Amino acid sequence: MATLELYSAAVCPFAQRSRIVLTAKGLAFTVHEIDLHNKPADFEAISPLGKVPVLCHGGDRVWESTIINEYLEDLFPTPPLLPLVPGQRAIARIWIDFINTRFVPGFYKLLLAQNSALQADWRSELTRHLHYMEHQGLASLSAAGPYWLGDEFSLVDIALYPWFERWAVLSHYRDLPFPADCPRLRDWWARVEAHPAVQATAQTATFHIQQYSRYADGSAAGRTAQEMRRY
Ligand SMILES: N[C@@H](CCC(=O)N[C@@H](CS)C(=O)NCC(=O)O)C(=O)O
Repeated sequence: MATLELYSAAVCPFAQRSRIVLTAKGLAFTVHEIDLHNKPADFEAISPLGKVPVLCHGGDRVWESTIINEYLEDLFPTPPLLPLVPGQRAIARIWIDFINTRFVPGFYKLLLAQNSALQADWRSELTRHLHYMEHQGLASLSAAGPYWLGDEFSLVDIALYPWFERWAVLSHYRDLPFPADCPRLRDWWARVEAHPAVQATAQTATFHIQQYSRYADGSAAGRTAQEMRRY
């Protein structure tokens, strides 16, 4: 079998998504750790957008974490991380899209905001997204099971979890403790955090707080920070 090589960074929540999938599927893979502050000279030849994660497998080179994760699901369908029924697969993808286009940008917007009025706006926007997930997601979808889609751990859990692991960053720098009125999300978080594939990739709150200091003080100059400022 062709080797699976993941260009990754320990700090990166998007790369963490793909490491969780590789681990959950029991796949052997090689990690190339990229220092995002000092990328190798040839990195753009591997990563067209200059970002991690990138997965190389045989003749395939795949980037964008949620695309990598579906590529892995297509190639290695066991254990499944998406439902088999098309309608349920569509629901999973709708949530992944919500996470990518609303929740994750909200997280960065709040962290990058440098004045208190903007921070207040993004704090309430992000809180609104949490309430939406609490009431439209967990309450209506997963009454039957511990994970987002019910009994089975899925790509939805994996797409969302890394920013919960980093919630301490928002509490520390932006005065946003996790809201007390989202008990289902809190329970979901505890269950996903305990999954062995998640445990295998987890970092401490102290690590994340230290790693995100440049986002919080406005000095982050990498591509992701620049793009999220414009988003
Ligand atoms: N949409 C991409 C985002 C990947 C991304 O933003 N990765 C960050 C690290 S967390 C990166 O490599 N940034 C490069 C930089 O900031 O220069 C994905 O889902 O894979």
